[in-house]
Amino acid sequence: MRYMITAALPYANGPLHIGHLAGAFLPADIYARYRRLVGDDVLFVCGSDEHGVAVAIQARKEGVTPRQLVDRYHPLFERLFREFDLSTDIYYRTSEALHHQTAQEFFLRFYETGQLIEQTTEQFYDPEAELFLPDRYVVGTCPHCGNDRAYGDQCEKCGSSLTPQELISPRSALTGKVPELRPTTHFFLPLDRWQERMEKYILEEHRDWKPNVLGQCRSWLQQGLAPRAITRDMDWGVAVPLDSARGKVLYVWFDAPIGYISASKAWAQRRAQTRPDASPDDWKAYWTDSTIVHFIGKDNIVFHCVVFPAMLMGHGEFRAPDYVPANEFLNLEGEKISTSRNRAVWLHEYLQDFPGKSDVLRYVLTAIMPETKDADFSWKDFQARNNNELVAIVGNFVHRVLTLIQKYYGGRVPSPGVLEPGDEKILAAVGESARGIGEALEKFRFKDALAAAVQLARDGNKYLTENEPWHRIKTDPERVKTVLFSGLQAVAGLGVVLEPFLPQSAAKIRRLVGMESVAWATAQQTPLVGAGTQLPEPELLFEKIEDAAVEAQIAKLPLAVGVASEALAPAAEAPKPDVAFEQFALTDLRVGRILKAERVKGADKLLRLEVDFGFERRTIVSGIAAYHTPEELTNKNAAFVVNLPARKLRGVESRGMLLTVEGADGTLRALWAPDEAPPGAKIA
Ligand code: B3M
Ligand code: ZN
Repeated sequence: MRYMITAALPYANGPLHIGHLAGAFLPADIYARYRRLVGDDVLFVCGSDEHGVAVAIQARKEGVTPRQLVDRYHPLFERLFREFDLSTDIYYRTSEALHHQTAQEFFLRFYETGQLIEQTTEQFYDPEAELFLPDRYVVGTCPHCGNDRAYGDQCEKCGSSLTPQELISPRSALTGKVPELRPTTHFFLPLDRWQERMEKYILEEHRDWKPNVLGQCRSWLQQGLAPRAITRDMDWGVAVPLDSARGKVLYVWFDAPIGYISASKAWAQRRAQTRPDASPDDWKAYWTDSTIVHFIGKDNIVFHCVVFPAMLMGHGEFRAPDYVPANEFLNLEGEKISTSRNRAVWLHEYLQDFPGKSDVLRYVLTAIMPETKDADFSWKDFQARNNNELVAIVGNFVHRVLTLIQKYYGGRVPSPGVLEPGDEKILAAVGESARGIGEALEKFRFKDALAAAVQLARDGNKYLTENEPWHRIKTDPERVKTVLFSGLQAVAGLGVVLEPFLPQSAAKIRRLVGMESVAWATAQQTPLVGAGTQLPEPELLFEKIEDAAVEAQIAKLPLAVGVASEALAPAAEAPKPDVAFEQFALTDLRVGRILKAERVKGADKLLRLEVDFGFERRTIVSGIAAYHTPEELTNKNAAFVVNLPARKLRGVESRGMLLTVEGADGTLRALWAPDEAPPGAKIA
């Protein structure tokens, strides 16, 4: 069978983290490796998604050009793919000329066959940044709940979806300026015309998709598909190939999935240069006569299940995706991963801190993969899985068998005697493990597949414990030969069945048992390693991870805040309208010395402060408990408003207000006042 396998193309606007790995790269790699091992013909591609407004805006923030930004990240991504053994046949990038050409051909095919519509609409334009603002970059007041930090696509407070035009007093998130509505003309993919076709494609032909994927598709189809703009007013991206559309580029979600095809073309071209039997057209079979599988995260579902299939069908020369096994999200220590708050486990940092341990992260992320619901990565769990599973189960089994063979037979594999039922069972366990993995992977159940691989090591440990070769060597040495021969077959089996998940460790096992073949069928044959084979000196596969190592990682994470705003942090908000100076002067601001701080029972957001203002002591309740511990506040000077009417919060009367400073992500910190200021000192 032929397989076209893709992993979502990461945006080249920031470093990669564990969410990328667990969400798309790792399942794609495991699946591709498994398919190759069973003998399928696989083309596995990924690459950097280098276009789009997310790249342009990040570049703007850093004061570099988009080109400079992607040139920085692309080689890093490419290196990480190698270091984590992600076995793509090519790691591509969408800024390549071949991709631009491929995407433009797609557009023209649609344009020329009357499958696009042109529409003029009014869009917000930021005159200072000189660009049309994407919906997310218009902020303003929500018409439904009054939240003055709603985004042009959604209000995070009340959850309503919005259009930028609905916002009250809209501002540009880039410059804080009031944006202007300007007319602009764009090409739209009239997805409404595709409604029936997509209902058939998804709801009838692909009822076997994962429930989380089908669920999202159903809701899109129920809302009714609407035309989608596929062009943008920008200068970074694939130029719209029409003279009438100067200054416009293809929307990044139009060009990015085509990147899978461009990558396939580039793979074929490169291969044809070095192999006489290869042709630059070899990519075509993978996109016409194959099983196409896209590995993605849940936020990409609509583009891969509705928009891209429509593009492939509308083009006419491609097959639509067969499977889109999207994963849900991975959280970190109970909170959302947040790029803007640097709250993530970055892949390059992981490798610096845990050199040579790419397999360990692969293992843990597969064991907790967010297949059907969001999952949580925690460092304690990482440590526990390494120590209790990789070291204590897999490594221990392999090491015991290999060291005993070394010790008793100088590393030469002994010949077995007559097999007992227990021996037959452990020999059969290899094939069973391989079958279990295959069955699970067919259904994209990665956690189950990994468990079936580890089961072989568990079975092996049980077998050793039952047979106690270390005791029997004195009483029944012939029997020990059979036991260690059989145990070694299970070790060799691990060298095959672990290959999709832990490629480095599996290769090491194969080297330690002197086995060359890694074909999946090997796991079904016995013996995998013949009697008389001379084995090298045993080596450890895994090592314990100490408390200090994971504690250092936990300490690196910024403080959790409960509300994770994964917003592309907008620039500072525009100021409020002017007030008369006299009006401002009515507010009495003072330095207060916080004598005591304690939590308010039943209110996890509130702290009750005893504050000395010189003229009197007051109780002030502040909603700052998520951001400061009582200890951090005690015996500190901070800024307060002292002439606000008293109010009761959770039954505690509060007279005044602690001033706070808000971070880009909505976190609050007390506004400290100098330590030497006397309590009650005026602030003006
Ligand atoms: N770059 C979005 C993302 O990184 C996007 C995926 C493209 S796949 C064609 O989540
Ligand atoms: Zn709202």
